[in-house]
Amino acid sequence: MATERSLLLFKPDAIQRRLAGRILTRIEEKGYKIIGLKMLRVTPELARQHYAEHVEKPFYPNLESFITAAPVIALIVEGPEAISVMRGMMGSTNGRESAPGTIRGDFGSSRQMNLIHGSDGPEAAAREIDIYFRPEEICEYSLDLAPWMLASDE
Ligand code: D4T
Repeated sequence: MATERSLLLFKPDAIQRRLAGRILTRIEEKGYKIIGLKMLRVTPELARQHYAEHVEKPFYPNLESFITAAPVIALIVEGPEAISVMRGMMGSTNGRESAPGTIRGDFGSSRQMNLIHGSDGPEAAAREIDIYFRPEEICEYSLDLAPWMLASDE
């Protein structure tokens, strides 16, 4: 079992709908550790960097307009298999198809305005953490409850 870091964004719709606290609560209640957190406005340049794989796709101009339209909150979450666990908690891309119990399934019905981004693999996580955070903005600490969250042989 690997301890991983994932880069999450609470997208502009989550901020405008004032859902950031509820989404953050889910992550904390699951037992994952926040080791970086900031609010920022994504610029068009940053959007192109983040969504490099989508820049040429027909939906990209609308995606850029959306992601730059209001502030986002960027977080680094650390914990056991954090990348796949966060993706599971987020649900599938389209809120209309996301399972109940997931963030997108419970709070949204849009494919574009899907509230949250999470890294989709270790390489993406490393790249995205580097895009949004300087090393000195990452806070490393241990959680005193950690021995009660995971068995030592897991
Ligand atoms: P992100 O990257 O934001 O966590 O979302 P996903 O990993 O779940 O989905 P994705 O990379 O396929 O898409 C990135 C982003 O683009 C929006 N989108 C996607 C859109 O507006 N129209 C589309 O047709 C698609 C496929 C939604 C998420």
